[in-house]
Amino acid sequence: ADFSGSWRMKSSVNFEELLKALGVNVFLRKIAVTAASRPAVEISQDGETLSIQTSTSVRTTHVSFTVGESFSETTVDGRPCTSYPHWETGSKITCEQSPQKGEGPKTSWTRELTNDGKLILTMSAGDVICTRVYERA
Ligand code: RET
Ligand code: NA
Repeated sequence: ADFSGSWRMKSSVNFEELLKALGVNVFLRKIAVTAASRPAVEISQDGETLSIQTSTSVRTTHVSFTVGESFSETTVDGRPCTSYPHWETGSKITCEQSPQKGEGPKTSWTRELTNDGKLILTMSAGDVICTRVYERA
């Protein structure tokens, strides 16, 4: 699978509920939800190595990792974690996160390329799953 490209978000379900499950207060949640409604996602992929930049007006993250190798990133609410990405299928990466300090609900994300060329991002915290669908820009 090749995730490379510029992606535009088409739908998002449960993003605010995800932040709530992570303990983000209502004031910051509202700011985050507004900003996260128009993300710009740029992915470049070289074999098993992906570089993903997610930009919003208030927060931009950049991660670079090789599938099968652990790396450091932050959870969606900004806490440092160690992540382990692996192929769930030939077109789906699942990434388990462990906090570098402190406690919190179990977090993970998945990124899947569908047959019709969409990118599906899920982010989980405990029982809450946020699903965001992207199309190429
Ligand atoms: C935090 C809490 C502190 C205040 C703000 C936040 C903003 C987070 C944002 C996240 C966007 C995520 C995206 C993910 C993938 O699609 C860290 C929750 C303002 C804007 C776009
Ligand atoms: Na997004």
